[in-house]
Amino acid sequence: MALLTPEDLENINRQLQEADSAVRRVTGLDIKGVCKDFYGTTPCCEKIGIVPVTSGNGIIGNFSASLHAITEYFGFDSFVTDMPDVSGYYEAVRNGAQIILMADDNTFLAHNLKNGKIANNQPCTGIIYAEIASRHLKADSKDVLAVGLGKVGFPGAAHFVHKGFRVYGYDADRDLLEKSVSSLGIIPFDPDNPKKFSIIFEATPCEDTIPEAVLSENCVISTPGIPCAISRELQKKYGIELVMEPLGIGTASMLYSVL
Ligand code: NAI
Ligand code: PYL
Ligand code: MG
Repeated sequence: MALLTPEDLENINRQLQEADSAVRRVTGLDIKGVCKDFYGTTPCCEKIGIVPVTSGNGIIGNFSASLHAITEYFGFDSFVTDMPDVSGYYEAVRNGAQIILMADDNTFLAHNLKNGKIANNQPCTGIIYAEIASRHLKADSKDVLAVGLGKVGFPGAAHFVHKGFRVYGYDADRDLLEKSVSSLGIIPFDPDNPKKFSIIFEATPCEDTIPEAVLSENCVISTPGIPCAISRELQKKYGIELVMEPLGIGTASMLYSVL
């Protein structure tokens, strides 16, 4: 998994506010509103315990603090445990956490101890970014371009398919692209024969993954992928509405899915 850096998470509150404004412009609802509407759940005083995890590459500076800020931003009562790992888990449960948030290098999970529901960040992130893009109020067709069909991108592309969109998919890994084409029925996108889209979903760990030829004026690019898929210059030139944020939207999706 491509790991976040402390720099990605700087000014997380400002990043969340800007993402919320973008989601509102695209969908008419804020992030909370989309999650509530999509999952059909509402928070009810759940207390969240955030457990730092030292295994693998270890603690990411700002990670637990960002989860604390994100959960509070969305109106949850949360705390970060003093101890990491198993001791931290024990501390979280003993201090009344109903939902546990914790991540190692491969898995970031939310586990609701009261109802047993568990969520994984990668599908939850892909699905909510796809859901946001699918609600683009000014979309001019049901065509979507999905770039990057990995652990975040595949569930996102599948979500568009389930919602009845015509999905053009692309991944640099040919085997993965073929697997997505056969299992989801998406149309393989040929970069040498591009067309324009008003909805673009991107989930790769690379920059400049979206060719200029696919951009239409005021299109939406909904992208959890870090770094950003599109240059500032192209964003400005095409008046692109960019939905992009490093941790909070995906975390909100996980939390609403386990309520
Ligand atoms: P992954 O490695 O499973 O999938 C990435 C896919 O992108 C691969 O299939 C790869 O072949 C493809 N790819 C790479 N370069 C490409 C290019 N130039 N054109 C087309 N496809 C290309 O990774 P995963 O877990 O799906 O994560 C994707 C990105 O999303 C990462 O940057 C990760 O850090 C980020 N992420 C962001 C979250 C958020 O909340 N904003 C949450 C989870 C992940
Ligand atoms: C959840 C993010 C989104 C993108 N990449 C994922 C990532 O960086 N995962 C690793 C998270 C490790 C957290 C570390 C800590 O500080 O507790 N174990
Ligand atoms: Mg996110």
